[in-house]
Amino acid sequence: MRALPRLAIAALLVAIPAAAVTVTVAAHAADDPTPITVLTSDFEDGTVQGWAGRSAETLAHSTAQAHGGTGSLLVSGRTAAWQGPSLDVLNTFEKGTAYTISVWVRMASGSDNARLSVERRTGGVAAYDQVVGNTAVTSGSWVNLTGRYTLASDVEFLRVYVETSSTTGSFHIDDVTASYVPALPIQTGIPSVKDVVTEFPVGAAITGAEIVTEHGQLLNKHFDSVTPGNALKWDATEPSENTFTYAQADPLMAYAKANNLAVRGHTLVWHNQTPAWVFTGADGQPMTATAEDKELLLARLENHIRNVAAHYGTDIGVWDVVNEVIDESQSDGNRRSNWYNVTGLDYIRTAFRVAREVAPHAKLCINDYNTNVAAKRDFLFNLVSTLKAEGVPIDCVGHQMHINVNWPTIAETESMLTKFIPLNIDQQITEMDVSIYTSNSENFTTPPADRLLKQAYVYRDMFALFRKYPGEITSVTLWGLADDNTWLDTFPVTRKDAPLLFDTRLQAKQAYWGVVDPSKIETSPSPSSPSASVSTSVSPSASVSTSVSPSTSVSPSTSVSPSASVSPSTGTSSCAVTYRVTGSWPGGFQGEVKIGNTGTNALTGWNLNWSFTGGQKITQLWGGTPAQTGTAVTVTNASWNGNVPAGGSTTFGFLGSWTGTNPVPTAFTLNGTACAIL
Ligand code: 9MR
Repeated sequence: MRALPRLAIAALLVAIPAAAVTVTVAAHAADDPTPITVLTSDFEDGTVQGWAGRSAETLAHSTAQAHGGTGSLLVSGRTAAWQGPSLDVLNTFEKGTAYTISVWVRMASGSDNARLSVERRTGGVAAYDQVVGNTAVTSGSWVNLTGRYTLASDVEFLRVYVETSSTTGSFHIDDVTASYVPALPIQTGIPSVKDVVTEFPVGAAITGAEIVTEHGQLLNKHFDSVTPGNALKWDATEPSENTFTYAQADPLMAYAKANNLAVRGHTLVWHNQTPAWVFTGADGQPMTATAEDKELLLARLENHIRNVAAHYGTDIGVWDVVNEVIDESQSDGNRRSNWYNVTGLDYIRTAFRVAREVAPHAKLCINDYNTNVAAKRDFLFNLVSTLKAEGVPIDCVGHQMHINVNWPTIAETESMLTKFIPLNIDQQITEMDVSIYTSNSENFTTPPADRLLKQAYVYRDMFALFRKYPGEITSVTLWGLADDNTWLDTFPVTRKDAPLLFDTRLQAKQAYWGVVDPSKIETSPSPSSPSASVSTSVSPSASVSTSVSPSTSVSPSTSVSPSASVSPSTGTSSCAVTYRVTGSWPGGFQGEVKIGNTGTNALTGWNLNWSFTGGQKITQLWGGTPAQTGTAVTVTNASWNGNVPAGGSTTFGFLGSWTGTNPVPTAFTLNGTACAIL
């Protein structure tokens, strides 16, 4: 079974609007704590509860309809579809926090499509982020719009609003909420992917909000390189002819530069996310294969590349010059895109020629998906051979690698790599993710443990394979940072997927260990997901040839023990504990505990005890296993952080509940010995 059946991939031909900072499905990990609600509008008190129109429309409390209780908010007197109720959330939403926003909508009469958005302004310039796209609403029933939103920049104006797509009919809204799940700190005590995989840079595709707070920390810790996921595409950079804007990409580029991350530029030419004006002729009609249209289209292409590639100069070391030009269902293998239909293969020739001229320093790639499929691979190979023989400056082939836990095999993937070796060009893995789904009809609310385990084996085996070809493969990029933001949540159908190395709360998955240290893939349920069950019949999806030995060159850190059952050593003499409350809200808090080994012997396992005298209770803990009886708390090391060398330290974090007061513990013992408190 394929990860992306051809038909489903074909859906990519339909332009999907870029929503750089939002996804529209709930993305909670199995062990998420209860979300914290920061905003509720139930319209049960007879007022409009602070909501206002976006213009001169009328907002009023209404009892004509109610989703819950007896009241709702009615907006009437609209003279444009964009008019609708809006609420100021400037002092409610914090930058970098992912909020889930929910609103119920019902037309007063008739029908339309409603959508939920956020307007933000910085320095007086407005931007509009769609949280939930057009959703059919009628006067016959309430419809829920729920989506996630993360503010990525500093703003002086921030309002949530509801509008419709075409009519100016009156509508009701009710039971609006916004909530978030407190972010977990990233795990700082685990090896960095980039320090373990040293044969080539390892990167992640990112969108706007992934450079702030914990996401930014995760990116910096594990990756050498980034690919802006949407920000450099044509619709983002040249939305109308010869008007170039880098508002989406500039913050990502500045972040990459400041943090020493290499950048893969994606992408200069694609059939998707390209505005309609590009393919509209001087006569206002869709272009066809005439000499005039061809000349105009190639001139537009040249102008686009000259501007975009020049804007970033040497800051972009690799460009996906053309993307997805092969279609193996065509007898000649060439995708019948507007580009091809108007120019034949000349758009590819022009794109590479101009890119080389403007960015002579950059590696220039031809990038595609399903390049492991023999027919597609061979068409791509033939095209690159032909163009290179003509002198077209192609330096590299990009294999996207959107795969799944069952497909493809390692052997197929290896054939993909070896096929291109005779061309003597670089190969890059450009968009790797491993879906947990093997068909479009599957839908898991929580990723099953056996799928996550299979996924870990796939990551293990694929990375082992890539590392066998360090001379050919010059970078590996994952299409996303963590499972809280992946395009697979809405493709090929809307459902929660979990295709990356870190979970929705940025914690390392089995997949991470598959890459970093396969000996630590846990084949039994981990302490943090007690409900998970792993079938003993699960076997690695593919086996790596015996000449691949990931462990010989992998040395994550000498302080990490491969053993999953470390028993505490006796006689620990010296320790120092730092206990910090890193966040607190009514009834809940988040804490972090650092254990320093100030003795002269390495710890080979540990348990730390303290007393929660205020009656606080640990509700979730990462980086260890908690046990609490009344006020007495014991935390035992996780499988991967039991070994702490002399002079070293390890850190774990937790969420807790409290009532009344939340006093800081005043004494800690490590393996039975009292510790200093820092
Ligand atoms: O990750 C991108 C997603 O946000 C867009 O909605 C989507 C559709 O245009 O494009 C995604 O990125 C694609 C990449 O540019 C090319 N290969 C396939 C990727 C996944 O669709």
